[in-house]
Amino acid sequence: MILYSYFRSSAAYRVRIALNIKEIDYTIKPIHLLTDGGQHHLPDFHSLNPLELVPVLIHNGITISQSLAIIDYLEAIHPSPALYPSGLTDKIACQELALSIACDVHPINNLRVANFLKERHQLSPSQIKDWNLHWISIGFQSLEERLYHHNGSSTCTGFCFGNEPSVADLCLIPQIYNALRHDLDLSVYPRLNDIYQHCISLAPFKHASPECQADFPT
Ligand SMILES: N[C@@H](CCC(=O)N[C@@H](CS)C(=O)NCC(=O)O)C(=O)O
Repeated sequence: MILYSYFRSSAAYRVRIALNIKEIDYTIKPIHLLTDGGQHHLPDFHSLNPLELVPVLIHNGITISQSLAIIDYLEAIHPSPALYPSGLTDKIACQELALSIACDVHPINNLRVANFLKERHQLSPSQIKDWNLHWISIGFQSLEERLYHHNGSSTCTGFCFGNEPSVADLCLIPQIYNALRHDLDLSVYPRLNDIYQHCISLAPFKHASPECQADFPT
């Protein structure tokens, strides 16, 4: 199993956590999003994913892009431990939260969006930071409310839903990591903060973190 990954990519980070939780052996092929004008734009990588985004997984002759499709593939070939809660209500809430991050929050903070704002519209680094924090804050406020709504005032288990990590946590933790790079004050979102502190203490999350990747700059 080969994972094309970039240490800081939050979409690749989601998949790395899934692989670690399921204890699947994999080899990382690093794709640097900044050097060589972005290695994801080179022809070899383009032929794997014409959208020129990481991650891409290759297994048994199958090439898959889209982190959530990759995670569903892993779930199908390696169902245990499951990455979705078992009850229908929790499962749908988990998908809802994961999709909120993957479809509504993450894409507008992507590198190519920042590059476009900088190159086409001459936004400064501080304006781009403001853009990112604006959309992340709106997203995080909704996630915080969604989690209180779903779980009530019960004590936080350290995960979004139930007592085990789910796809919701796989999307949330990398998104928070990304937000902290933009100096977001996470204490404003106590439930998200509790989940983050708990998850990053666990080995599958820790080993998937950008700092633990071979391509992390030394
Ligand atoms: N929806 C995709 C998003 C993939 C994605 O946006 N990857 C980012 C890194 S997190 C990327 O390759 N960005 C390169 C760019 O924006 O130029 C997924 O979930 O896999």
